[in-house]
Amino acid sequence: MKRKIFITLTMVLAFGMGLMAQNLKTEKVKVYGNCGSCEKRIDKAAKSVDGVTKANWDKETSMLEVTYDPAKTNLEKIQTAVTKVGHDTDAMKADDKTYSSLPKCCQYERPKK
Ligand SMILES: [Cu+2]
Repeated sequence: MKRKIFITLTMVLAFGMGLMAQNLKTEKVKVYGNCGSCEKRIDKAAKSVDGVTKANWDKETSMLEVTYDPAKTNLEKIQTAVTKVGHDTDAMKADDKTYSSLPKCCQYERPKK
């Protein structure tokens, strides 16, 4: 009897988690940067946002692919986190001071706007 309840609970839990996984959103956003250290910095910043489950910036395309729970966060918050560590996006700009404090190799060409 106890075993049956346990199995039922496990199934309900697995089903619930499946539903949650379906609600995750994956989107791509342009983030300016140069090199491997930028990649680490950008990924780390994006992953630090509550609700983000996956973040991967590609230095070839400058595109950040993020998977997140839209109930917890949104692209705006993610972009804010990324600009806070010095990387511009098309929608938001990093603080000039933060940008200047990046290592030389990371000082990408900033988008004009
Ligand atoms: Cu870099």
